[in-house]
Parts: sequence; structure tokens; C-alpha cells
Amino acid sequence: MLSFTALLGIATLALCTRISVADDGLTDEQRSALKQNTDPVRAAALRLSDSQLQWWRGAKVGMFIHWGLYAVPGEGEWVMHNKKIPADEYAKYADGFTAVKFDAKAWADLAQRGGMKYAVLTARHHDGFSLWDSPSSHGHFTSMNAASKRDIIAEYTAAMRSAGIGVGIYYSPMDWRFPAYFKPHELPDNAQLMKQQTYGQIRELMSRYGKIDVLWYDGGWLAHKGSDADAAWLWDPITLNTMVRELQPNVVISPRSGWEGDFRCEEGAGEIKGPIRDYAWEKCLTLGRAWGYTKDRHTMALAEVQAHIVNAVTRGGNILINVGPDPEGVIPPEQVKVIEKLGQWLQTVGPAIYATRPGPFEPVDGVCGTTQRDRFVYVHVLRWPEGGLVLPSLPKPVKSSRVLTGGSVQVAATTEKTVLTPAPGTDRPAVTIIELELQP
Ligand code: H79
Repeated sequence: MLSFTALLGIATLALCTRISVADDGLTDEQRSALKQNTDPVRAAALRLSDSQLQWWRGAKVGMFIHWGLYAVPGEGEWVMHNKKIPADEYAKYADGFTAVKFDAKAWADLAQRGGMKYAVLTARHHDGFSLWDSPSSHGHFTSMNAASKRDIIAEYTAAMRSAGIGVGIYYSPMDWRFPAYFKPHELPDNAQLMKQQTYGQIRELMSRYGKIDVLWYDGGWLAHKGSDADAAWLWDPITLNTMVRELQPNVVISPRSGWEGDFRCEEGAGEIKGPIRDYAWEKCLTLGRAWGYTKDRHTMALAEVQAHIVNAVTRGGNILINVGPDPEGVIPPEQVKVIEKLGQWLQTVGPAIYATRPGPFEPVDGVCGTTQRDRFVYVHVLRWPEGGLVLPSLPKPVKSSRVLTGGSVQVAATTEKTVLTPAPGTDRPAVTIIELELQP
């Protein structure tokens, strides 16, 4: 923690100067930061203010959607790389990408029913296949030139926007089809082509589809090693994101272009642990076996997703829950079911989740955590200790309490401690959430 704070201090000192787009758009400090190959490149002036980020921090739950050509073989989004499929072979899957049942309104409706406040769709993953009519796409490798013959991003952005769901776009700067991804120093011309594609496509995505709420970069690294920041010498993320800010002043940007971005990511199904984090962050995880569609029917259990949500919000984070539609555009029914059940659950526990802040107490890994809003404190219990849950004393006396998840819990609050005990014989759901209304 200390080292992070120290680093931030140094970086802020180095980068608090103005952002200029003249010439290469970089200050001397920024240029040297780009070459240091260590930390994410920082540029405080590119970051959103707290008030610009407020909607996102309050939104808490989003729907991630991984859809692309990889849905056709149905072995996950890394199939091209994992199975060493040559680009021209891989391109043949375009005949199978029909999207015949793709209905952006149905996706938006699912997000709504699921209590998801924003969505993020893979406009282009590492395989280079683009889900929109993209003049900058190398080889016009797009959903317009596949069996689908549709601009998926156009339909998606319009549907989400009109449903009131925040519109998010995922984009991978790197593209496996370019030999320079593997040998960027040896193939400088090819590397420049790949970079031009990224700049051209980001410009398209940020200028042709109305207001975009989230830009989720992923895969800013190069040569299959190192960090995103190590590859900043090529991507030049400050110039890239200066362009993005001109086109979309309020878009929330992920940290994976090599620039630190507006929030931090925690990826995968590992348990969320540790104390409250005092920065904006997001857990992303997938319901399926991979992020992209797989033919097995595996789905994460509802209780596990609920625990992840609670573990994220009690530590100040958001959560992005992924589904992987099939080549026709159908989200697997098992995943739909989990999202719908989450939505029903969020209807009752929503007050403890949305628009809350973490605290007043630090979470205990695997046991409990708290959130708060106005005069309300919410206690999220994952595992009841023998004899009840003992918390520190609350800042004010308790005026009333109720259990959002059903059943009843006895609350004994004194100036020394707060003790919560479930009534004998009551059901113990995966998470018990208790609302405590404090005296004004
Ligand atoms: O889109 C989903 C995944 O496909 C994507 N992120 C989620 C949201 C993802 N791509 N890669 N990874 C996750 C992990 C990548 C790890 C590695 Fe590497 C890439 C190992 C080797 C190359 C990291 C980057 C370590 C070295 C370079």
C-alpha cells in the first residue's frame, strides 16, 4: 500500500502538466514515462473527475458480452491462438457467424431484468474480427462481410441506450493476425499498420455510435509477454486516449491500453479479498467456462455470483458479469437463467448494493462486509460465526432493522459492539443482508 502511494506521488509529480496534442502530443515527462517500461503510464489530466465517474461507481453491476467469430467453433475466445489456426483458415468461420437470432433489444431487456446498469460488448477481440462496419479493419474482417451482414455495434448501442443501460465497448488494441504482434521490433512497418488499425477503429467506435459510456481496452501488451505498459512505446496510449477524450469527454476508460485509465481491473473467478480499496475498481468474471461461447453447458452457480457481488461492493468495487452468445446471437439459456435470478435478487437487496459506499467496517474475507448510504448501514453476511456476528460499535444508535434476504436476525447494538444473531430455525441463504437504519 505504501509503495503504491509513493509511486502515485511520483507519477503525479511527473505528469500533472498539461496534455497537448501538438506534434506527438507528449510532454517530455510523458515521453520518458512511456519509455520506462514499468508502471502504467499516468496522465492525471486524462482521468475523469469524481463527479464524472459517479454514475459508474454507483452502477455497481454490469453485463459483459463476449461475442465474435470464436463463437462458431465454440471453444472460447482464445481458440485461434491456442489451436494455432492460421488467419486465413480462421477467417472461414465467417460463414458460420450468422447472427440470425441476434436481437439487441432482447439483450438490453435481459440486462434490465438482470439489474445490470451498464453493458460492455466485445467490438473486437484479439482475433481481429470486428462487429461493426469498419473501414479501418485490416482486410475488412467484419460482421458486414460475414454471414451476418450486419453492423452489430450499431444495433447494440442503439438498443442499450434506449433501454437506459450504460453503453460499453470492449476493444483489443493487439491483433493476432499481425506478425508484428509477436515481433514488434523486428517488423516495424507491420507494427505501424497494426497501430493505425487501432487508432482508426477507436476513432470509428468513438465517433459513429453516439455517446459511449465505457471504453474497455484489453490486450495492450505485445509479443505475448510483459504488461500493457511495456508496450506503450508502440501504442502511445496518451495520444490515443487524448483523441478518445476529444470525441467522448465522459467515457469511463479501462487501464489496459497502457495508460492507467479511470479504474482498475481484477479479472477472473478468484475470491475477492482484502480491505476496502480507496480507488475505483471492477471485478470481471464469466459465467461460462470461457469468456466466449463454449458448447458445454457449464454455468457459475447463482450463490457464487452473489458472493462475488457482495465481496466487490463491500470493498468499493463494481462487477462485470460475462455471458457468451452462440453464433446465432443466442445467450445460452443457463446463463440467461442466472442473470434473471440475479435480477430478482437485486430487486430485494438492491438498496444494499446500488449507489452505496463501502464501510463503515472493513470486510472480513469469506465472512462479512458492509456498505452504507445516507442513514443506512448494510451488513452482508456470507458465513455466520458460532454465536453470531460481532462487529464494532456503530456511529449512531439503531433506529430500526430488517433482513432484506428474508428471515429474522436479532440486533444487539451497544456503545461497545454490534452483535447480530440469526433467529433459530431461519433459512440461511448464500448471503444474508441486514439493513440497519441509524438515528439521524
Ligand atoms: O476477454 C477476456 C480474455 O480473453 C482476456 N480478458 C478477458 C476479459 C484476456 N486475454 N488475455 N488474458 C485475459 C490473460 C492473458 C494472459 C497472457 Fe500474457 C497473455 C499470457 C501470455 C499472453 C500477460 C500478457 C502475460 C503476458 C502477456
